[in-house]
Amino acid sequence: MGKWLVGLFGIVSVVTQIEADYPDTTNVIDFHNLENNTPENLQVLEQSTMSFTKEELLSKKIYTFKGYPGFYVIKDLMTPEKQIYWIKQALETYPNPPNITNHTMKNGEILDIFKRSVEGDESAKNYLKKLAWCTLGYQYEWTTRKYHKDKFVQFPHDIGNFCDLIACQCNYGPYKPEAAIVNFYSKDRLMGGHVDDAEYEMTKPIISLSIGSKSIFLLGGETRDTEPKAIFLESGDCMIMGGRARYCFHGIARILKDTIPEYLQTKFVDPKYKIYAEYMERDMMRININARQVFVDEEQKQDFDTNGPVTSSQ
Ligand SMILES: *[C@@H]1O[C@H](CO)[C@@H](O)[C@H](O)[C@H]1NC(C)=O
Ligand SMILES: *[C@@H]1O[C@H](CO)[C@@H](O)[C@H](O)[C@H]1NC(C)=O
Ligand SMILES: O=C(O)CCC(=O)C(=O)O
Repeated sequence: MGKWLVGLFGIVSVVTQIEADYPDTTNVIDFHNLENNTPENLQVLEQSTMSFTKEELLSKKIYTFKGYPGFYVIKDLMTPEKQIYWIKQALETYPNPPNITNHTMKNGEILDIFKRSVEGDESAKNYLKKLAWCTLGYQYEWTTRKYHKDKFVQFPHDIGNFCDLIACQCNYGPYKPEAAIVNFYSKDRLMGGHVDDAEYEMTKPIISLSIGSKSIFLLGGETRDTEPKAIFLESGDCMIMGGRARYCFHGIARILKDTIPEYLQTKFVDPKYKIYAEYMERDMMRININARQVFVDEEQKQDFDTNGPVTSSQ
């Protein structure tokens, strides 16, 4: 129980194809259904006393985990409309050049993978099936685990504003998201344990949005020796990985079957969104958008833009 997934630690990509590795869900922390938790997990999970004032966050329940200060999950933060909006962006806009996807290195720039796939283009269909990630803002290079100097693309305002709002409400503001990774998970495309440490600014959290299938997220410690905690993340949830948790190993161990919410299913969505629902359902998809602030301040950012990767942070 709770063992780390094997494979992939940042060699080509941290997204890999592995079998579901978390068959027994008895010990998974479930903040959506408190009655499903073991007594031990209920000891760990507490509702945060943090007060959210902005209207959108007012009624949301925020959870925090003993032993992981700075780590929060906000249940059902995104409305169904927002989730559909971001699925649409993640499929139609974000993977377009100059943004980099997992296909770029091998196959060059590919335009409109989703649109052409829906139109029936076989090669686009194949690329869509294997679309595993794309990067936004400062483009992260998985091979060197560094950010590119010359490949900056303006960070999307929609994600930027949303994340800044969340960060400010968690006392992490002001927050300037400068890079994001969009991950496309499927039943057999998960993510092994890793630490995100390519950012110069490590005191600001990673803000991560979950859309689609329910998943099992593993949160470990600062070394691989710590037994990770398993947590369900569902569609609409937001995870804020700050404080000590910013330095902790984490990964996605499993995507659960038949867990796409009704409002994202082909049977129930507005017909104009059916193409997105079909994509999500076909492979039990889960889309994750996770944003980071890369630089400590404007001066460091400008230095990076001029001279490239800074060797020692600060
Ligand atoms: C990403 O794209 C590459 C190149 O097209 C492909 O070989 C690979 O299977 C895709 N998926 C992952 C998880 O890297
Ligand atoms: C690429 O990513 C940026 C964010 O880096 C986003 O604003 C933009 O819509 C994406 N697509 C294109 C074609 O630039
Ligand atoms: O999919 C998730 O919720 C986590 C993503 C993640 O760990 C990452 O991209 O660093």
